Amino acid sequence: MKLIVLHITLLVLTVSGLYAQNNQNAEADTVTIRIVGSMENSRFVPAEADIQKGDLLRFVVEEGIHTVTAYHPDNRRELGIPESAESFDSDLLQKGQEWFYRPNVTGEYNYFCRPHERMGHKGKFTVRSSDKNN
Ligand SMILES: [Cu+2]
Repeated sequence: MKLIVLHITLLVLTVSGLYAQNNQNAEADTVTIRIVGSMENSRFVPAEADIQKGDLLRFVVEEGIHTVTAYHPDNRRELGIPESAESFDSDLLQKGQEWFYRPNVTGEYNYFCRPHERMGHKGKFTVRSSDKNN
């Protein structure tokens, strides 16, 4: 009898745990930024995005070879993201590849593509605090 009670308790704990997890996921969005073009035609679409803290950014390469690289001393550039934010660099991404980044600090993030930075292949996203998490 004690075993059955224990099993039921574990089952309830498991189910409520899954429920809480699903609720959390429902609040965060995945925001897609497309990477298109080649050479001087390369661009992030949209080039500027507004997202909420907790959202997941998904970069998808549709054409060419590109990177998603933060303006940060780690990448030998002046700081262009919030001071306490983690630097990022996707490395080379090819057509069909995806790369994900979840910022956990609010503020403005400037980034660029290594192969096409001089051709103007740059982007920016702004992370705002979501009311839900405040
Ligand atoms: Cu590029």
